[in-house]
Amino acid sequence: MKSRLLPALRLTLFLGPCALVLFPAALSAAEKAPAAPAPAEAPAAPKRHPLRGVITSVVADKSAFMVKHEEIPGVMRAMTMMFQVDATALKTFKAGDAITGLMSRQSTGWVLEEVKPAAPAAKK
Ligand SMILES: [Cu+2]
Repeated sequence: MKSRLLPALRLTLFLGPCALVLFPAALSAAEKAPAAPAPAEAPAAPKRHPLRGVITSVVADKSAFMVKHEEIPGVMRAMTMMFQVDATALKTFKAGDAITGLMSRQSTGWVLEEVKPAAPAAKK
């Protein structure tokens, strides 16, 4: 009996201290691991507001329309102002066209997206 237990005891004595040494090392390594950098906060997308108006002029060199727009409740009174538009809108519409779109304030200025012909006023 005694001779059979002895090797096991020796093994335990040998491995035991190793485990005690290694385990705290593993723990502290985990603690020291640099925290994953916080994901950069995506800038909030500018809020887009439905707009309805009439193009008063096309300002091709600024890729923009001057638009006489209706009041945008809580955002803007009715006025005529410039909106940057994409190339497709620029070549699709002309002065005098009634349009709808989604306006937003971007870093480059006011932008009008999803420009569409305004639905004709409902007939009574
Ligand atoms: Cu305005």
